[in-house]
Formats: sequence, structure tokens, C-alpha cells
Amino acid sequence: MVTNQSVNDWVKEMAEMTNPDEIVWIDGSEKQLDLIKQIALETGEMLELNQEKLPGCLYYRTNPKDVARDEKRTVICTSRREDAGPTNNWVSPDEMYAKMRKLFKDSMKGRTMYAIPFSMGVVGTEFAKIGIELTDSIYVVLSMAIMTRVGQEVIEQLNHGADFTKCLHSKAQINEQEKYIAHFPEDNTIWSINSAYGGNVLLGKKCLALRIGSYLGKQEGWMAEHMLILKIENEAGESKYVCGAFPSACGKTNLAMLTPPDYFKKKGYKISTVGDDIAWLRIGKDGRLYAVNPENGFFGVAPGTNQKSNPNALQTTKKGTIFTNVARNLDDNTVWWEKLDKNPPENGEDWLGNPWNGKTSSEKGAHPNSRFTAPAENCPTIADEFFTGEGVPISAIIFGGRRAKAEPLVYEAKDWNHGVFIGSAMASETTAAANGQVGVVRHDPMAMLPFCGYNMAEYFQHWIDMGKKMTNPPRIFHVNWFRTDENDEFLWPGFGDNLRVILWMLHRCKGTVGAVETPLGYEPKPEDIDVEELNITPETLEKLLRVDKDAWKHEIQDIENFYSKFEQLPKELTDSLEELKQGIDKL
Ligand code: GTP
Ligand code: SPV
Ligand code: MN
Repeated sequence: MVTNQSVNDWVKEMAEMTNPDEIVWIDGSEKQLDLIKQIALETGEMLELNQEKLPGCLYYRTNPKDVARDEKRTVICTSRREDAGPTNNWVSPDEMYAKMRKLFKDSMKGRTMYAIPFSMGVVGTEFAKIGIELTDSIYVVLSMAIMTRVGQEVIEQLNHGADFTKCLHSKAQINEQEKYIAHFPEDNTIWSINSAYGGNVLLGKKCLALRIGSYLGKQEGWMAEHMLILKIENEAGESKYVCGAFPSACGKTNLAMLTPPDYFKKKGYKISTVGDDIAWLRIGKDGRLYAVNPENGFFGVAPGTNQKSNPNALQTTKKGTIFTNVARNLDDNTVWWEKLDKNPPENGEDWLGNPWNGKTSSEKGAHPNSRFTAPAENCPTIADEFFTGEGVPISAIIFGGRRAKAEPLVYEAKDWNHGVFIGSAMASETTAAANGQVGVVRHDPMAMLPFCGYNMAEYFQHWIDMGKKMTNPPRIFHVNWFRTDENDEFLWPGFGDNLRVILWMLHRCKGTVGAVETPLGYEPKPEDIDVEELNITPETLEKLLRVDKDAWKHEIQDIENFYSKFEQLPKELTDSLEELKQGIDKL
């Protein structure tokens, strides 16, 4: 029972507005979740999959126009426009509340309002933050129960007076004209309506853990980042941890769960997964940066996931998982997506629910942004540290993008501030993770363009300030697994072989390997990337590492254009840009 008066007052006020038939508090018990699941199966909102092959797994389909994050409908509502900054959509809080109150009026009529108490981070740890999501969607209830820590323990925290983020969601009529994902950082409040797609409705994830989180982090002196967290154990049994910020659908889940090439496995290298999408970072007493994964599950891209590319992710989805917008095999009631295997169903149903023969159809069976929602504890490589919720010390931060040209395989920043510049200047080809055109290069600083809850110039300043507070900051690197040759083929094998690049980074951190200075930063000497048992020619490696003068002249112009959006940028960044320009001119 919730005894916290401010919680009860708020729930009452939201219920008066949305007018549900009843309110059900989620206690997190299996029994209750099972009952709720039965309702979704009876109404057809969700489908049960083959319970022998995929125990506890469900299938869910969204409206065909509601299959990805919607950045145009995502708004930051601060009193002052400049506090949202030039990269966010801004509406004043008064105007947005007024507009949305009308949409939420009676939006839950005839339905149940579920109240989901959840914690981002292990309940009660230093890093953890609490939220309550009110929703009329069973899909949201079951997904939040996978993605976050839900239930009684959180209610106890609330009853002890813990602060919480007020999250309200209604699927309403799924009307794309009236879809809004609105953030009110000054009120610690999130309102989302007329969507049912994960990133727009699982409000603990991008909305709380990144947009509200980044705003709180700025005020409280920590960071909320779109980053994976990876643990690497070497032959000697030493453990190191790295974080990586890549834009949506650019390889975080895959890097976080990577399988070392046999050669490294035999030598005794071991990889574990701490997080695949979000990292919360704090400075420890020893002056190092520590990271936790505030989530409790993975909301991962399905297409491309297979036994070879990411066996750990595949294994993770074998039980207790919700699949969204993938194809179905009607013969055995299982799921399928592009590149899962070479055996698509003949008697299938595509993500739209139409009959689909994967052997003969030229149409895709799964939506390119179809996803799995799977418990982290299913992951064969999940790290012990994930469960303690205590931070792991970060040796390196990796920025990366999906870039066919210009960006080399890897380079290292000269120092923290130069690394912040590299992050601020990042660009990547857009993907199906957000509505809009795919494959267009756009600036996506620190992979946070869609997720920074305040003015991005201040966010850059926050990065620089955090650097000043650390006596032993992580080294910063930039990678690109996606550089292509003249035939548009990837030059680098990627996936498990990315470990080879990470090991170079760890050698740099230790000081056991040299480097070549370029205008971009320090690049590896080709012989320092261990390509043992990898079929790659010295020419290909040279192409991967090449700094192309003409391409970089264009890059610099693009960075200048992007920077011109901001009224005031930290001088450290504009100085680094000037230095880069001079370096490239001299090539
Ligand atoms: P979000 O969940 O949207 O934040 O994405 P993510 O960064 O976790 O991306 P994910 O790991 O799911 O990868 C997205 C796509 O990139 C998948 O189709 C992968 O198969 C592909 N991919 C991942 N790593 C590599 C790589 O090293 N090389 C190549 N060529 N493709 C990769
Ligand atoms: C992303 O788009 O970066 C995701 C999926 O990780 S979502 O949760 O929808 O944002
Ligand atoms: Mn993401």
C-alpha cells in the first residue's frame, strides 16, 4: 500500500483527468503480472508464442505508423526556450500542459490505469532513481517489468519519502497527429500520449534515464549517457571496463555482448556485459569515473541478430521476452527477422500481420526497427557487477558512428577536452530507430542528439567541467566499424573482431603501446592492432586508418555549420576545431 501523500495526490489528480474505470498498483509479483498478461491475450493485444520453444515469450505489434521513436513529436518544456537549446523541440510548460490536458481528458475511459512503481538502478543504491508510470497499456506494464525494477521494494522507498519522476502515458487512440512525448524537467514530469512504441512509452528508458536524467545530472554533478558498458578480462585475469556511445542502431548491444574471436578466447580473454544502452556516471572518491547500467533488460534491435553476429543476444531472447514488429512463423508459432538464419518461414506472417512467404517474397518480414524486450539476467555474458548496482571504474570512453567514408577505424583523443570535442563533432548515418529518412549523415554529439534534456552547449560545458573534477579521467577514443570500400563493402569485419581495436585502446591506457599522431588524434601503428587469424590485408588496414584530406575539409565545414546553431560554445571546443583545421590544411 502506498502511504506517501504526494504520490496519492498525484495519482488521484491524473485519474480525475484520464478517468479510468479502475486503478491497479503493480506489485511486481509474477502472479499479478501473469493475470495481467492473460487479459492482454484474451483481448488480442498480445499473442502468446510457442511455449516450448520460447517459454514466457509474447508477440506484440504496433500501429504501422508507430514503429520508432518520433523525434518531431518529442518536446522539452522548460520555462525559458534557451534552456532547451537549439537541438530540442521546445514548447512552454503552460502551453504544453494545456494542450495535453485536453488530449488526456477521459483518455483512459473504459480502461484500467496501471500504476507502475519502478527504479532505474538497483533499488536503494547511490545511483538509483525512482519513477512511477501511470499507463493504460498492458504492453507497457509487462515491458517495464522487464526493463526496470518494479514493485514492492520501490513502494517502500516511496513510503519513506523518496522523490520520484511523475510519468503519465496513455495510448489513447494512437493518433499520430496528436502524438506527444513531452518532458517537463523543472517538474520532474513526463507525459506521453498516442504512441505505443517502446522508446516513446517505456518512460523509464530514454525519457527518464536520459532526458530527465541528463538534466538532473547537470544539476547534481553526474552524467546520463547513451552508452554501453563492457567488461574485458585479460589473460592475467585483470578486469577493465569501457563505455561506448554510438547512435541508435549503430552497434551498442552488439559490442556490449561481443564474442571474442577464437584466438583471443584460447588466450583466456573474457567479455561480460554490464549495459547495452544507457550509462549513469559518477566521479568516485579516487577521482575516477564510475558507471552503472540503470536498466534491468535489453530493448534490442532484432534484424541482424543471429548465431554468428550476436549469439549472446539471441540466447537472451529465448525466454520471458516480448517481440515487437518481427515476422511470425505460423507453422510453429515462433518468430523470424531478416538475417536470423537462411530459413525464413514459408507459412509466415509479416510485421503488418499479412500472410508472408519468406522464401518467395521480396518484402521484408520484420520491420527494420523491430525489437526484443528481454530480461538482462537471461544474458549468458551478464556481468556480476550488473546485479550489485555499484559503479564500475571506466578506463576508456569510446565514441562511434556509422560512417561509410572519412572516419578512420580508430583514433585516440589527445586529452579529455579534445575527447569532448571529438564527441561534440560526431556524426552518423540515420537509422530506422527514429521516424524519418534512413542513411543521411547528421551530427549526433555523444549519440545524445535525441536524448539531451537541456541546452546542448551547456551539456558540452558539463562534460568539460566533469573532466576538471577527475584526477584520473578515462581516455577517449573514436571508432568507426562501418567504413566501406569502392564497392560499398565494409572494410572491417566488425562484431567480435572489434575486440582487436578495444585491446589496442587498453594498451594505450596502460601505456604499453605507441601511436602515430594525426590531425584527428593518435592512431595505431598498423602492426599494433592484433590481426592474428584475421584475413585482412595490410592495404585494407591502411585504408581503414587513412585520414583523407578532402573528406576532412568537408567534415570541418559540417562541424562549423553544426556549431553555428549554438550561441555560445565552450572555448575548448572551438580551439580544438581550429587546431583540427590547421592540421588538415598541413596534410
Ligand atoms: P539502439 O538500441 O537503437 O540504441 O542500438 P544499438 O547501438 O544497441 O545497435 P545494435 O547493436 O542493435 O546494432 C544495430 C545494427 O548494427 C544491427 O543490425 C547490427 O547487426 C549492426 N552492427 C552492430 N555492430 C556491427 C559491426 O561491428 N559491424 C557491422 N557491419 N554492423 C554492425
Ligand atoms: C534507440 O533508439 O536508441 C533505442 C530504442 O535504444 S528506444 O528505446 O526506442 O529509444
Ligand atoms: Mn538506444
